[in-house]
Amino acid sequence: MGKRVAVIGAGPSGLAQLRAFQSAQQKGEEIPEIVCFEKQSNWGGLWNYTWRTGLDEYGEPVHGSMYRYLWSNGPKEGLEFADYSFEEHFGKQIASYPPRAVLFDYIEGRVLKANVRDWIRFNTTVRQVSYDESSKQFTVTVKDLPNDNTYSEQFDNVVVASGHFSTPNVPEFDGLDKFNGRVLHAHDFRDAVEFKDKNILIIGTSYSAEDIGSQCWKYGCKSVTVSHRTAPMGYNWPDNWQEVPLLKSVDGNTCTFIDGTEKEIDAIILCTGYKHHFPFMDAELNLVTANRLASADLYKGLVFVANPQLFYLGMQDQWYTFNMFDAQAWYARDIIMDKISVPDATARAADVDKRVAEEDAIEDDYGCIRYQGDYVRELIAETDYPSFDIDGANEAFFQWKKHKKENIMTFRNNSYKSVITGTMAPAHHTPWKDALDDSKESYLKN
Ligand code: FAD
Ligand code: NA7
Repeated sequence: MGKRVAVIGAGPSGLAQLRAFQSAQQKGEEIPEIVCFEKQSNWGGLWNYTWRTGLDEYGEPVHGSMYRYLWSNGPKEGLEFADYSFEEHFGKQIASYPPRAVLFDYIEGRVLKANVRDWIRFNTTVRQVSYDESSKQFTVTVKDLPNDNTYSEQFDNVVVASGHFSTPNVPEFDGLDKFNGRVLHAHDFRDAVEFKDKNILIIGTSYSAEDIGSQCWKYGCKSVTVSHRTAPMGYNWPDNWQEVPLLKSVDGNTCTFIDGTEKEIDAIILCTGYKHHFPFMDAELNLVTANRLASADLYKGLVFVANPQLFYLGMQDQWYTFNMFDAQAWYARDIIMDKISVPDATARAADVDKRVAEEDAIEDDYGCIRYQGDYVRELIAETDYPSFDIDGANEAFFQWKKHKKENIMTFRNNSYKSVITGTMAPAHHTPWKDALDDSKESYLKN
């Protein structure tokens, strides 16, 4: 068909895009030439664990934000690929909250089967993307890092799949420069064992705060203090866990909160979220959005309103993950292959406004889950991505939320039913709090 498509990033979103095109090719359709640029030496995105923090071996910012001992923070039944079940990959049903290495293996299994590794240029970072109105082509400038070689190529479409949980949002607090201990952002957290016997202070109340605090508790920290800006998480925490108002100032090891209370702290972990950051995009192509369900400036949540040859995948705040990236990737593929048409700029902008208003009207987390489930349903209805039971996946998320409320330190011991194969997950052989070995071999033992 003569078109060339650049995919930026080979994490779950970028790999979904490769699999989407490969599945069309498998059905005998003529597909464009796909070139995926990945700055790391392997695929998997955040799931490709690295011990590194700061800069990598080439002086590039380290992408990884994942840590050792990370287990899925939601049930795998909510993210299962509709075209590649856990049972197909592992040859059996597995428990519901797999550790990082198990999910990496699953992600990799589908793309190994699809045989798309050759489409990816590894160790190649995208430096600039610009668009020429007269030729209607993008120029993508990249650096082949090991060979220190910068070059440019032309593309008809660009799919940005570079993730948005890698560039930390780092607030300042009075006196941090006088703190007598380690201050780090969640992006640089790697091993909870470092904080054994320590009194840690966590700022923030979302996933990173909850999970990094729980990790440190599991691996033997002395106490966890969580400081909130808006509201405490309010779970039934263990005895050595305390929720306090926002940090006001720091002096030596003494942390003072806005209600005037004080606490002696050994380490501060800023779990204050991430920024959507695309330093390689020209200004008129750059997505500027908050971390929310209805992303700004994306028609159908994936087509850049100001330039419909440009797509951004996975830019939403996420309840649904892998299967939502798939839904988006199949949709982007069908636009690129002229099977789905895109309306004019006014209609594209109106679509975004409608999504934002609908999200703003949601009352609680259950509503957010339904909203994102409906979004996935809307996209897959228009492509040949295998249909699956969204209501059933929503139900797994609802149960998950209830299990967290019942006991935040045992919710990962529960099991749910696959909406792809209909099989119930087995109970894991060891309760999460006692399972200190997070290796794939250990997890798959039962
Ligand atoms: P990423 O996984 O971030 O992949 C983006 C890829 O783009 C990377 O490989 C990166 O190297 C590459 N890239 C970036 N910039 C460039 C460039 N300039 N040039 C070339 N390549 C580039 N989701 C779940 O479903 N379950 C979980 O339990 C879960 N836990 C999480 C825990 C943490 C700590 C974090 C941060 C996220 C977690 N997530 C979880 C959400 C996560 O966002 C998704 O699972 C998924 O990794 C998103 O995939 P992605 O491909 O959009 O982005
Ligand atoms: P999130 O979900 O974006 O949450 C960020 C948290 O940080 C949230 O509780 C914010 O509080 C808090 N925050 C942000 N800025 C500040 C300041 N200045 N002061 C105090 N608190 C602040 O990020 P996470 O890292 O938890 O999760 C990201 C992904 O990683 C997620 O998808 C998981 O899968 C893993 P607020 O409630 O806005 O007051």
